[in-house]
Amino acid sequence: MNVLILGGDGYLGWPTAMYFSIRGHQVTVVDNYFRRNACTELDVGMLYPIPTLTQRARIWHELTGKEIKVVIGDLTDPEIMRSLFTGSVEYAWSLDSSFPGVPETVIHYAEQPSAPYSLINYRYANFTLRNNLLTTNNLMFAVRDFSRQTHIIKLGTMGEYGTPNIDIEEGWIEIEHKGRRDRFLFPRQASSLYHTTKIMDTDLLWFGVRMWDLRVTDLMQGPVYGIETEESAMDERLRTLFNYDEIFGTILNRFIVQAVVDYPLTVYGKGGQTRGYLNINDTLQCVYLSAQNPAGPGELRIFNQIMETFSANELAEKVQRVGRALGYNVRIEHLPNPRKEAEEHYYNPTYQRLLEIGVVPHYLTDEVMEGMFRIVEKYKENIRTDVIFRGIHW
Ligand code: USQ
Repeated sequence: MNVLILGGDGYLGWPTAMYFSIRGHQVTVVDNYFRRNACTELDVGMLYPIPTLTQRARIWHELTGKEIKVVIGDLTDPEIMRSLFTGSVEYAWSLDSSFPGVPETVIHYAEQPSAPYSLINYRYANFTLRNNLLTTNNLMFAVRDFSRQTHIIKLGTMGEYGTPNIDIEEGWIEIEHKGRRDRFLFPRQASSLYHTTKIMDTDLLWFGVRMWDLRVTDLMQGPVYGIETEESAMDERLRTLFNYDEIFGTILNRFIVQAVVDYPLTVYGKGGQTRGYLNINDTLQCVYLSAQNPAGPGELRIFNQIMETFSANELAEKVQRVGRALGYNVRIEHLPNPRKEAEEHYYNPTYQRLLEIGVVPHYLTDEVMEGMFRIVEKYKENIRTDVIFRGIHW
């Protein structure tokens, strides 16, 4: 398979690139270093330094003999997006600069992924809207104009559904109204501007599916945790980037770092906020199996990409228990919630369809958490407590 990964330098993009590459697929990654640059601009440290994307591709080639082609560019520029389909693309690194042809699969991670970032102020809100919507629109038109058979796998988010007082279906809902029935996208109600852009992305691609018979899979993913994947375990220079700050760090990754430096776990508000979670290794499986079992022409296929649900309190208690067993004095603190969200609510999402195509879940066991503690401990000296909580208010 010829696979194009947009956002190939990110937390999920780089591990995905290695996962496809080692399984024999032709991989091209594209990134504009948004995440690294934003971390520098906002002065939020990562747990450890990571090589540039071109250095990573070189290291990968030295270790495995495989080629991951690298393009450095901003995909809000339609010409850069289109060059990935026409062959006029310029590679920042590749073994030979031959064009592998139009991609059969595009995995779209090239978005500003942080809810707090999108609400720092109006400029960050604008950036998030512009980046996420233009990139998605440029992708949709490139596929429409050059390669309608290409399967688009777009990362959506469970946060698009919000926390409704009814069960959450996988993407669609049948509604009976005044004696007639029809099938609609499940109601969406985001609780950040970032999540709102993901709803808008879905709407854009749903339009493309209806108009031009595009093939789209939308993966409604919950917050991801974890560091190591099978491929990064080969060499620590291949590890994915890891954020633990308030802006780019997700809850469980943050809690483990906090536990290691004796910083009270930052539960926001009452801590009853319940979400669906998954291990980074399951993101890779889900994306891979989706690519191998593509959506048909004119199909918007939606999978809820979570493996189990926890409240913030439950996660804090788990980290406290495992941390204490490892000798850490883990404390939990309830901070006034900087976000506007329900802190006690009904939450019952359906998540069956990825299991049906063969995903085998990695659950959040004590061993998994201990593995994360062991890696974080190695970089304890790098951890900056000043970036853990600044209080970006909604
Ligand atoms: N939370 C805390 N304490 C913290 C951090 C978070 O209590 O220190 C709470 C939040 O208030 C929220 C929940 O934990 O209720 C999850 O927060 P998060 O920061 O881990 O995740 P979120 O902002 O929802 O966003 C993350 C990713 C995003 C992805 C989303 C999936 O950054 O890219 O789309 O998870 S979902 O949450 O299902 O929408």
